[in-house]
Amino acid sequence: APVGVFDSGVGGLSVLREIRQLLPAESLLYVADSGHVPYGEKSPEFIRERSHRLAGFLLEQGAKALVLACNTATAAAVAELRTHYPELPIVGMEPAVKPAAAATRSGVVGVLATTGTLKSAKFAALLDRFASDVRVITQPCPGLVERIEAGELNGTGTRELLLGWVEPLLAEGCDTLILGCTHYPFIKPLLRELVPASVSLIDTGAAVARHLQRLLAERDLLAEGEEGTVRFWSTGVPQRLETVLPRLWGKALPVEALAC
Ligand code: DGN
Repeated sequence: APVGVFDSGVGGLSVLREIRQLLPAESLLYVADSGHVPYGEKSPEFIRERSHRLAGFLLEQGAKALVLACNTATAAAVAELRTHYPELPIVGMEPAVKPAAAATRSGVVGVLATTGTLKSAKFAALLDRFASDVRVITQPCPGLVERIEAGELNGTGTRELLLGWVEPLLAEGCDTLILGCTHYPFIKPLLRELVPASVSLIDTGAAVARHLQRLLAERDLLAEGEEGTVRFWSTGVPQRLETVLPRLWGKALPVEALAC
């Protein structure tokens, strides 16, 4: 059976590629909720409703596990989905506060994420738990997801937006930056150009893939054998996702339309 993965758009592909690399035998289903992107400024109720529908669709397709490849959807909906599907392995995202708190030398950590993630109770609990010894500065990035969706990974507009957020963090002595949204690993090369080499950039795609591996192994659900298949759906315009797949997924593949 396949693993079902969803995000508000293309961001989850940064997680999907880590899963693919670690677990090549798994067949993967990916839904981009592009008809409703971005999630960042939407209400938790709306995101919970979307998450339920997308999870329901992926389970109808036979998914044996779910990955919420979106920090914003995880913050709003993972607890409820786990209650609703108690037997199902469900993996969510979480900004890498714990590893960042362990890694910082200056004691100042910056978090780039959506407004929804940063305002959530889940994020507040994460800070309480792991960030008592460090100073954490949060920076919402409205508009960045839209640019990444449009494939503007390196243009002047994106560069200037990022600079406006990152320079104040650097001025505060931040030496560790958390990429707390699954879209942001796609602008990591640009971010790397904008901050000194001594600043660490941390995201959690690889850790999430390892967590999925553990959950599947515990239940004896790991796929074996040849390379698994990958299927893509979009709730928006499938051609738009098809256009960016070669760049963000490394291969051109068909995208199916999903009304959901
Ligand atoms: N990719 C999502 C996240 O990790 O938070 C949400 C992006 C969005 O839709 N704003």
